[in-house]
Amino acid sequence: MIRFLALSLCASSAAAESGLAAWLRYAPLQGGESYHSSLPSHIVALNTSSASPVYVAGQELQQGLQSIYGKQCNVHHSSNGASSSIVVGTLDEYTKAYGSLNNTPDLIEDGYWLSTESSPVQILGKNERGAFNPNAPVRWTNEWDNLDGSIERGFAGNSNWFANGVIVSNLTRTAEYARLLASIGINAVVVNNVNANASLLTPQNIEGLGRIADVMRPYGVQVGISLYFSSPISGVKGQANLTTFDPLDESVVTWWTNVTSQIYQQVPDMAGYLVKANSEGQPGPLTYNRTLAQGANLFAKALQPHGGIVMFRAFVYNNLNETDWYADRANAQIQFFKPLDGEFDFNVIIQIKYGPIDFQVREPASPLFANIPKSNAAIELQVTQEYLGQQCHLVYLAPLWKTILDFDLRVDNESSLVRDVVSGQRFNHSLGGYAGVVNVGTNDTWIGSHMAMSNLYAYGRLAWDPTLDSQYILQEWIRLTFNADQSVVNTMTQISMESWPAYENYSGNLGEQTLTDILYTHFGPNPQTQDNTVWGQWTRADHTTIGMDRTVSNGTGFAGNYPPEIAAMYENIATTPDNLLLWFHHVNYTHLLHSGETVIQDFYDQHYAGAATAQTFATMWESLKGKIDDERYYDQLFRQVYQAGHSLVWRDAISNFYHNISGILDVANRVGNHPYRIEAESMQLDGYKPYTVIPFEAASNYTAIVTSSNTTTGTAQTMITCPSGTYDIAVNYFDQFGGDSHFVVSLNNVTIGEWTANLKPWIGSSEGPRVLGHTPSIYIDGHSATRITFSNVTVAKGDMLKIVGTPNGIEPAPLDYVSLLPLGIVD
Ligand code: GCW
Repeated sequence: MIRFLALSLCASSAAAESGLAAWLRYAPLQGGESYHSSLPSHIVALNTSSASPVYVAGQELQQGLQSIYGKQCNVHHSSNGASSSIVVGTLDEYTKAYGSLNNTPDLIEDGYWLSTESSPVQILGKNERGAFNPNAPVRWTNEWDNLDGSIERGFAGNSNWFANGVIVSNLTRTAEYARLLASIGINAVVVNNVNANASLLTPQNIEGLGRIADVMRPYGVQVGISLYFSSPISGVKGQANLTTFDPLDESVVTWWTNVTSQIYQQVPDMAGYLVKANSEGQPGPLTYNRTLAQGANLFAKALQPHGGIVMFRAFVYNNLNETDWYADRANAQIQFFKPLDGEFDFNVIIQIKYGPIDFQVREPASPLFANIPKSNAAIELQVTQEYLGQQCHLVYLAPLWKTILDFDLRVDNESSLVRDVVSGQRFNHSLGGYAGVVNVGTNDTWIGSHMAMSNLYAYGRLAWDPTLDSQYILQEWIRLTFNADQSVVNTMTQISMESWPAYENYSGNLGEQTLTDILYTHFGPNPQTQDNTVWGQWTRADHTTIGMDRTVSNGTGFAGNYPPEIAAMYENIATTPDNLLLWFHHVNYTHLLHSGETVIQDFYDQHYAGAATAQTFATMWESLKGKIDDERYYDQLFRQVYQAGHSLVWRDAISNFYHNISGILDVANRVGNHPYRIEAESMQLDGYKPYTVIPFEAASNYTAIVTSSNTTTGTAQTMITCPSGTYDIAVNYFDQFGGDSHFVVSLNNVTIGEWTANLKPWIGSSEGPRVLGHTPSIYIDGHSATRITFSNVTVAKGDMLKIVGTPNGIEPAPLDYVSLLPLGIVD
């Protein structure tokens, strides 16, 4: 019901904003008084108690009308006979108070009815959480919060609900989060990491879960938890300790039955359990030669008396041997789960990541959606941008998600959209839905940047109605979160809608996955980490060829996991779309795409195009000065400038890597050819020495410079040989975690700029917002590589350009190159 208000407001700009209110700002509408006479004067909230979502909806209506329109309304809790009212309540309560309605809407669980034409205005729910009928019953977030307060793949500070192994006493932010989630139709939050910890189940923590549930309940948002499969042998304080966690062992069944009852005593409406078993080191039933279904059903049975459900993750795979041409991690889910279809209890939902690997910048839809028709299914989306720039690159994700949700798997040659599979509609299940990995932290922006919140908003909206258009959702969010000024809406729309294609273009196109460092931070470029590992995210790139052969005829057979029509499309190189070519086929770098370009040239072209687009985001953002509040304007500008610089790091790293391995020249002669750059190692060095960067492609000319020691200053200088004129001077340097080096750039000893390399990450702090939240790197590499630009500098031929670097901590003031860019040129 909070959605109703959210949608009815259009904000004005001006006031400074931290981001905490997200899209529920209820910003005053200019001329709001002129609407007073047409607005209701009373609010009737037909709640059963003050902990009821209906009560909260009444309060929100009051607050919203006051804040947006300046109209003060009283809230009554029974029919007061006044005609000028808004009534909010369940359909049942409404009927009791006002008599039955003529055209009673046919509402399903969580559905609502909104009539502004009636008097009184009606907002009526099937249950106390109601809003228009949702597409799927399960609309959860997953939060990867650890009990120590850290958050796995969280980029916005520490946990709002855990610290030092226990649940914190102040749950104010938890309530605020529930309010946001309620407004976009989310109905449960799994509060702890899927890489779970048995000590969540101590009596003290179970009591804490009760407190979390209490603060979220008034918003209609339930609590769920992730379980550690071997908890019965983990010595959980306050629980019996067993010698086995075999899911078929009676003592284990009893153990989980008891723990589940204890939890329901504290959280009578607990949503259910989320389980990651036999995956990435997590224990599971396979230890005892039991199936994953037997493991899932252990929890399902414990939950059945209480009405809870088990979200059982399909993200299960083993380490693989890359020398085996036929090995393929993408096949794992099918191998594990397809044979078990029909063996899961009715209250188990198989939670399937959108693609067969792991939240990459582009993947085909997981074929598992087509292969377990007898099981309930949910799609797992990642709101936190683990592989997509970690909230330091703007990437609006709804268009990516839509490629999957709208994909037609053609099961039995009939329409089988992924969204219809997970809603339960396609295979006639009453359970199914959505899990979104969000990872909000203590930062005021919730997930690490203001603009990234469009992804949380879009996640909720799509889980409610996956047929909505990405741009439509985005613009709704912009108007609520910023304002309705047409130029604000247009500019933010353009940046956001171009952001995923741009990111894909500079981080790994043609279905090559995000070519990040999969062994370390998952942030910056490092393509070679994909191969020569047991993790199976292989690209199989060598000197002449690239791509995973996933065909049935000659490869891993993965394409054959799809129903025939789709399998045939992907099996055949001629019918595989270019954007998934290297996902399905192993080809020569000179293979011609449908576009007519060679694979390698397309790689170069798209990486250049993507980075070029990212440059425009910062410029476009600058046009918003004065049109939105300064606080958010400057914070996002800082991020767009960072993204512009880091997109060049990506572009160069990927282009250099494939140029190096293939030996094939860029026909446009850009790769490895940088006429505006002065390599730091070619400058005159004093107290600085050359440093060979690993991976090589993360530095221009493979080389950076570092100070001779970590306590002595270094100087790099060179005489300018380019024509006199006005230039933008860009300096590429490395900002490692563990030190804040200082740099001064001067021309003829006149300082043109200085800065400290302290784009600090969030490690255990809640520092101010102008901080990059990505996982930090202690190395000189593609994660720490960054750029600063000084614009419009007057330079004369013969000037002495000097950079003085002062190291700090482990950081030896590392420098890569300086670009002297004639205005309008970026390199
Ligand atoms: O993508 C990987 C992440 C892990 C995560 C795992 C999963 C919670 O890198 O951090 O673990 O997926 O989804 O289980």
